[in-house]
Amino acid sequence: FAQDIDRWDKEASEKENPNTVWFKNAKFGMFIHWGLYSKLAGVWKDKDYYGSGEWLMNQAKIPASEYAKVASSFNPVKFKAQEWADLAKDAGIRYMVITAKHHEGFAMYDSKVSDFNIVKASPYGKDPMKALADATRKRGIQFGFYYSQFLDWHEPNGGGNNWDFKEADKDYLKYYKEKSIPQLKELLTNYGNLGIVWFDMPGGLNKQQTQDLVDEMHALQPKSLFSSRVGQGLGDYRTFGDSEVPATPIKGAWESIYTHNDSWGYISHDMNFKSPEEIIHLLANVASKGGNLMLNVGPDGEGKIPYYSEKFLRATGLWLKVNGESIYESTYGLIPAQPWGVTTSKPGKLFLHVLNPPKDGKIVVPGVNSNITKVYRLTDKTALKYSLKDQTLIVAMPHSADPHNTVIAINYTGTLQDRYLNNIS
Ligand code: H79
Repeated sequence: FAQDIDRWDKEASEKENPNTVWFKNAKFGMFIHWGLYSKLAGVWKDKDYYGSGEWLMNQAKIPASEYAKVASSFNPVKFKAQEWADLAKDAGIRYMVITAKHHEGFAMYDSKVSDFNIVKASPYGKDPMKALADATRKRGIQFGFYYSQFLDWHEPNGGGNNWDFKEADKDYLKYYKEKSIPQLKELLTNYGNLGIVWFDMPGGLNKQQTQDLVDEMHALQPKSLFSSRVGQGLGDYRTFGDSEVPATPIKGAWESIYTHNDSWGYISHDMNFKSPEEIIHLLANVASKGGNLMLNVGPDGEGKIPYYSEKFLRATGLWLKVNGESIYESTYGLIPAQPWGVTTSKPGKLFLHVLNPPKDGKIVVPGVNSNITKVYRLTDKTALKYSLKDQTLIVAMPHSADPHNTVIAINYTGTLQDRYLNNIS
């Protein structure tokens, strides 16, 4: 993994891949896990499998033939592509990645490659991915697909299902050739420009075969960004482990992914949603390291986004409306995390994200070696009192603080020393 970091960061500092520019500026993405598991909601034969809802088939060892029957009653009539796109827009989301096919093997789009898809096998009979691709683009949101390229529990030759099909009998290359690659081609051909193709959980291919897959797909859409989970150190940007933020800043294009509650796929009784404050802190924390936060929502089997996801995303969007300048197009904060919070940077500007307001009302910023021209609360440009002595800046907290995250902006001249410089991975 260290080698991968070297490669991406080297690219970032030498000649940045121009295709990643929009991505690095975007900062906030929406991940959507939606499939047959959304209807099952973590329950099989009255037994509750709390956890990752999209893993239910695996957790309950449901035979592929029996699981496939769920498709015949999958009818998300409440799905409204425009509502999802509008919610994303209101939440300040700049890109969306949705599961076109997760490990269960069910295609949530109109596939000619396999009949196990929402148009052929379900009463719904329409292609929600087409509608969503159109709706998001209309709102200026980059659109992309998650595709489980190796794990496919529906297929005898697909990865992962060893409760129906013996590992020893599997021909992974046949599965890639007959399903995975042809379906990826459909997705990269029939849905316009994809900002991202989000591969997940590699397997069954060596480095050369993975390179061939990447080349074949990039030939269809050279500008589309492939996630690092395509495997073998390939991909156009780095996705960290689930719910992982790197300890120190990273220059190359990367993202952290988080669930909103405890599951990617919908679980009706999972109410452990991150509050707006938690989302905003996460967003600031990830941005302070130079990355994007892609936060998941898990719509239900009828196509409704959970009430609290909608509510809390909208609250996040309201904060971003007045504080977005400190997040979008920012780079990692030149001053490392402090007891009161984190920082983000832009040329000539430092943003203090006060996540834990200090009791004495004094924000202490060490290592400030440049000339300060202005210190103000970002939302309303109210000037704040400050002092600068021995490279230590002390700012007085504004009297009415934002309950989620008060952002203080600092304009400076000259070059603020990068306090991370020798410590970047
Ligand atoms: O799509 C989401 C996950 O379903 C997928 N990647 C994210 C983005 C993923 N695939 N594999 N894994 C995650 C790692 C597998 C974790 C497991 Fe488990 C631990 C499988 C079984 C034990 C988590 C907990 C899933 C079921 C129980």
